[in-house]
Amino acid sequence: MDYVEPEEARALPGLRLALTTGVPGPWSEAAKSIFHVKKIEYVPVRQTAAEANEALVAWTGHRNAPQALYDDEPPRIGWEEILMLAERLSSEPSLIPSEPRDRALMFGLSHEIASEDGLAWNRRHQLLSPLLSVPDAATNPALAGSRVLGENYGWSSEAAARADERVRQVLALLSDQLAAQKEAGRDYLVGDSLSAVDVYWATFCALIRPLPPELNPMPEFLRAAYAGLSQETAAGLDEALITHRDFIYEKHLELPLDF
Ligand SMILES: N[C@@H](CCC(=O)N[C@@H](CS)C(=O)NCC(=O)O)C(=O)O
Repeated sequence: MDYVEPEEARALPGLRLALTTGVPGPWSEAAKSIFHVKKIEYVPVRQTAAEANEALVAWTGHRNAPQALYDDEPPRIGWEEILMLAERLSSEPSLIPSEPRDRALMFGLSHEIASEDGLAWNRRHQLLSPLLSVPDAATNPALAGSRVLGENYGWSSEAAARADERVRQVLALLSDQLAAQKEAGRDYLVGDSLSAVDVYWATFCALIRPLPPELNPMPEFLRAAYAGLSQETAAGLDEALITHRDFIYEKHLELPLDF
């Protein structure tokens, strides 16, 4: 991926997407995938995880990723704001079911995957735990980046203590939903066709079972961390969810990953 620096990107018209570089950040991978499915072109803009990203902040007021910047409109930084922008820019294919109950279910399940206190939020707590639990966590210079993430995303030993249960709850919810859909002869998590929740599941599944190295050339230490589930969660993981991830990537998304 050829990233443009924020200083240069801010002068450009159209859609620019600030993305975490060098790692498959699930929120960034999801945003890229939503625009890919709709064949909407964008300029990828560099964001570096856990750093100050001063030029980006000077431009948009936000430090993290993803961020969608369209012409002179306000920055869109939440997954649902980014999805709504994508729907406006191209309604084909729509990733939001038209039937109201399916639509509510799609947004609710996506929230459980991608929003605050959802699956990925709690997996991030778990990834940070071994780093932020060491005795000199508050002062060790090698942990500066982990402290930035911990402070930005609400890590605490209390939050970390309940993270595994939340991870299992959301995985069970998705597993039940997929099984009910299969029972009804349907191939997607909601309704009869691809919706945004399939894209969020496929991309956020990186924090449960990352795609193999040939499809996902991420640093090995990070792959091990992303894949490091508790024994209880690993034992209960529904393999049908992984098969669904593979189906969505093969049929609808871009491989290998490029970050
Ligand atoms: N508000 C975002 C979530 C963004 C988010 O959590 N970004 C993280 C992904 S780990 C990030 O940028 N981390 C690196 C950093 O904070 O520098 C959304 O709803 O899409």
